[in-house]
Amino acid sequence: MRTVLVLALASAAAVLLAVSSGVDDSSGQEVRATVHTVKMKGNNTFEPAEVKVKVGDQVKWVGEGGTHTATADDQTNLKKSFNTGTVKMGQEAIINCNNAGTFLYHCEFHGPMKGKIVVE
Ligand SMILES: [Cu+2]
Repeated sequence: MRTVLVLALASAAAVLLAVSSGVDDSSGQEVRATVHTVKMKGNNTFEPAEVKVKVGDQVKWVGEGGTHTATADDQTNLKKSFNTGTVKMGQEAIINCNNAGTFLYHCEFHGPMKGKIVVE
């Protein structure tokens, strides 16, 4: 059974809305977020290590081997931080990219395991 963890950069309510029913823009049309998948590999790498997304898109980490986290380097900034917690093989974690910027992240278990999200 797959476990999906849903996390938010800013608002938990916004994430749940986005995941379950899309996001309504001001015109009332439903806008689907583009989901960018990053694999968490058994060799302790994120693949791809860098993703470029647009505001409103989502990044989904998929555990393909080992046990990892995707933890923002800037976790002291509550507005921007994210942390998937532990993602094991077969599990997934999703965040909403609500803020533009460059977000460096790492795995809490493997120091050299680093990634980057550029939100435009
Ligand atoms: Cu790791």
